[in-house]
Amino acid sequence: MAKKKLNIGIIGYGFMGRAHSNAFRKVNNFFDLEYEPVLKAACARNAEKAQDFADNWGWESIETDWRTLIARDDIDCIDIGSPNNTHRDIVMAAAEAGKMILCEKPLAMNTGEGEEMTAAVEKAGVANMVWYNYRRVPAITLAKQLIDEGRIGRVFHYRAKYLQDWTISPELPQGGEGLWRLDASVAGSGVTGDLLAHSIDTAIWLIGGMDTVTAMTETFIKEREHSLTGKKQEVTIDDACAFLARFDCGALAPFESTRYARGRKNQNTFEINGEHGSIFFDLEDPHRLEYFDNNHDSHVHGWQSIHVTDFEHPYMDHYWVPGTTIGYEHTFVNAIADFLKSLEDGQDAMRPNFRDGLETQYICDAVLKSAKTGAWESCKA
Ligand code: SOE
Repeated sequence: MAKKKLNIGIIGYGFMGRAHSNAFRKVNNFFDLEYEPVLKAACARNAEKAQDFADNWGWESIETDWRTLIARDDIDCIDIGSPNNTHRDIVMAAAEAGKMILCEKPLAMNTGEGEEMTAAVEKAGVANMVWYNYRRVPAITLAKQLIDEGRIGRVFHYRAKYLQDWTISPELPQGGEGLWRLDASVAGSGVTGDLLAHSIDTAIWLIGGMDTVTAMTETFIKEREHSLTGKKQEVTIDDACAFLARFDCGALAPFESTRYARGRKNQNTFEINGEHGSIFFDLEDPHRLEYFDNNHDSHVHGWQSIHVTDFEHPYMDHYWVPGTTIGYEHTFVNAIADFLKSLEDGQDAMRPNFRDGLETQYICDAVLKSAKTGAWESCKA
């Protein structure tokens, strides 16, 4: 059957521009869907870079002004992969123009922006999604399934870590291409919005909302040269953040994130301890879900290491044969497959949407506020 075309206009050609482009290209090879993304136009301020990117990934045309892209009648869906400080204005204009919107995480620079953006897409009634891709790691989706099946019962504890080490050198500049994550005026915050936002999104998806937090942050390197101005400037992002949380379900949780954990490139872990069992996941071993089931007879108690590659595991029936694995890039393929499916089944099925992204934003802002006040802060609107 002929597919319904969904014309995409992408903004941004960096790491996420590449991850999204790959997903748009591959999704119909692996998933049987009514809709097919068409790589219509790629937008970046620098025409040469936009053209190179378009040529490499198969985008049909380029634009150098996102407003022109949004104004095009042949674009159905705006995909935002540009830095965080651009999200709000693009979303407001795209919603006004009635376009569907896919937005990279974190949704916004702060809660105020996030509220405006969420209200705009809801008022316009346009389909929307935030690319919290780790929900689509099959092992994490399996964790969600085990929890929803009631296998671990009441949750007492949740503990999460997100560790990297790429900013340890004081010689690393802040700002500019590839380094805007170090510039608070572009990123909004440091590890809280960039890394803990992932951990928070995963956690609230798995065990429900967060009630209160108390946090501490640190900026280890106080000044860095700005790669655009060439001047030494104060570093105002959080290099590291640790916080304690109470969930609505009563669970207690420590969360920790840093870009100063030597040897850790992108370690994203969580452990959940429930009444009947426990679950552990580590992105450095992404195909495994560790599961302890207390219902087993005590003489065979032990942690099971589930190799999440069987046809009955989430998403895996779309790929290869049992025992073979998929990669980081497939989390984006899975995300866009879910988005396209939601256009067939009803938008409500699509999560995380902007409202979910806003919930994470409230928590990030509460964490950053608590790091300043030293008090417990509410995670609610
Ligand atoms: C930062 O290094 C980063 O690229 C994040 O921005 C991504 O969201 C994360 O998935 C990997 O690390």
